[in-house]
Amino acid sequence: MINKDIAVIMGSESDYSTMIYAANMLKVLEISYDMFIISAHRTPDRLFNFARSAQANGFKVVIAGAGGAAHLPGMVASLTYLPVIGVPIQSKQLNGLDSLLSIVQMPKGVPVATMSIGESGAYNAAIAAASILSISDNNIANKLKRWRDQQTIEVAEKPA
Ligand code: RP5
Repeated sequence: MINKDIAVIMGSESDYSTMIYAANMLKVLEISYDMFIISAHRTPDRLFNFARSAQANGFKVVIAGAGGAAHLPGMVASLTYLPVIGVPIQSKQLNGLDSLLSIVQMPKGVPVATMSIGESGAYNAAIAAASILSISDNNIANKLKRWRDQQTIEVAEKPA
């Protein structure tokens, strides 16, 4: 198996349309990733197997998207020492506030780095993961710097 740097996981197939923003950003930054559907409540054994072996399988960061009573990121964080970045999915019922509060309000001792709700959060999760990898990977650090510099250049001084 070829090791991938990032695991992008989600609680349901229905989260894919959000989490694809993380995957696309990782592609832009040329960072390897794999994607899995892992539900904390529907596939708990899959969650344990994934989280307990994630580091041994070569992953360096986990990006975890979940909605509603979004316990996936926190449960994964409890089972691995890898950094876990949580993405609150924009739920239909409460517009993602439920997801955000579920993910961000981790009690002390087991952190989840929590992004904003929805596609911005997924997009930023990939950038945050790149920042973490940049600490020990000059190649990724250079790509991230180039991308950030380009983003800055593209901001017009005046509205068109
Ligand atoms: C969570 O429940 C998932 O992360 C998803 O956001 C939400 C709804 O899941 P589905 O009912 O659409 O499968 O576990």
